[in-house]
Amino acid sequence: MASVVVVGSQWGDEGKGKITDFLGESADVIARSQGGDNAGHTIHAQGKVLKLRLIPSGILYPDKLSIIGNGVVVNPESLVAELDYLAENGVTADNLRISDRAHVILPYHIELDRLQEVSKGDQKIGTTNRGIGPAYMDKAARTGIRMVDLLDKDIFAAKLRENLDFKNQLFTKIYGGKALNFDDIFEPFYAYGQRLKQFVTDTSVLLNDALDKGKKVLFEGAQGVMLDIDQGTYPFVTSSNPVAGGVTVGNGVGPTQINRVVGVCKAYTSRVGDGPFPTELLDETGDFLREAGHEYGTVTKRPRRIGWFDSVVMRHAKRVSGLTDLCLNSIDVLTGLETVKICTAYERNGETIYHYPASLDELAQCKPIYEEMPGWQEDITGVKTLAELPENARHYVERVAALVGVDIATFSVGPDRDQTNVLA
Ligand code: 2SA
Ligand code: MG
Repeated sequence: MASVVVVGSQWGDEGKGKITDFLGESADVIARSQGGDNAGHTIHAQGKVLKLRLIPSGILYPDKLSIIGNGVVVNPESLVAELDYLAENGVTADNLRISDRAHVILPYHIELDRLQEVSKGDQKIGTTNRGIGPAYMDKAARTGIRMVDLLDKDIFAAKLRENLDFKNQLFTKIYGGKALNFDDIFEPFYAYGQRLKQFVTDTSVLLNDALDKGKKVLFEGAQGVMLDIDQGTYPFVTSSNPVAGGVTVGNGVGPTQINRVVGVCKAYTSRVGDGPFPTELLDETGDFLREAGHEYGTVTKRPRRIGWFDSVVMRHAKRVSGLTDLCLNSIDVLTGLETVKICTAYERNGETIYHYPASLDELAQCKPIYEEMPGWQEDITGVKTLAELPENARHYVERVAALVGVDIATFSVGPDRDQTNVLA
């Protein structure tokens, strides 16, 4: 198997880091394709717990290349801080490569992210406030600054001046706020660029060379399918393409290079930020699962919204990303519940809905149709095979796989590496 894509199949936080880390053992190259430091992966490995935002989890292996692809938006300040953090934990990042085509997040993007959210009031997206959306806005508007531009003093200065002039008009005239100062941005960010220079290269060439030589590439997804700007719950989405196809545009590889697409999901659902969530639990079952699953954001520490497993969402993820394998995480979190529920479809005005609607109004009228199953009380955190699961837990897992229509490749019963079990 030459290349594998790991895709979050819900709204992010499905435990992709764990699966990437796990699958990464047999990969030669690990690449990120989209998003930025709005991602936050917790990795339990080699007796350490490390939290990464921007750098692919392959960085823990000195013999593997870790690539930040052209589709990622890079905040150089965060990236330098992350390199320092890794160094403090004994991890050298010599194997990091950053695409020269990746766009750069600058302080005015973060300020615009904040102002846009404030001005939306209760219609806010609930962003991570990292400037992600505004950086992709500039990319699409063809005014963005790329890594290659950041490294050249004159080009960076000219592009920064032009961008800042325009952004400052927005800040002062439209939002009634303060203008940002050129020097305050130019000096530190040029310096960050110089520090990152050793890692910046044409990563598409690197990746394709590796593939041509028969190397194994793992594309590490960030966020999830339901946060995809095209396929998610627009406008309550992130500004990139977490779907599997995002790896081709985000890394400069052809779709013919992708062999498998691994969809990661939890045995229930969580969402941070605003927007529709049909199976949301606003009761004590939701509170129970939030505590049992430690469902607080890695980046923003926000308590996550919790809901039952939604197979409408998962079938959507399967279709738009072409999932070939399913990694089912956090089954242990459901332990202790009297009954567990799976959403099989929605009901709207007497009609059964099998496909996730595009219209948020329609979605608001959709009520989940649940299948209820008896829960289990046994501690399953040491279970190694599906056969060892208590009968009720096994039925649950089998039902989930059948409703999604994808075979389970791994299941997890806890956060540690040895609690992720591979099915033969
Ligand atoms: P933004 O900041 O513009 O991307 O926010 C837009 C929406 O996207 C949501 N969002 C996320 N939701 C869950 N997890 C995210 N990151 C994970 C983490 C990492 C992961 O924090 O652990 O699983 O890959 C993430 N990033 C963005 C955000 O809440 C808004 O709803
Ligand atoms: Mg996460």
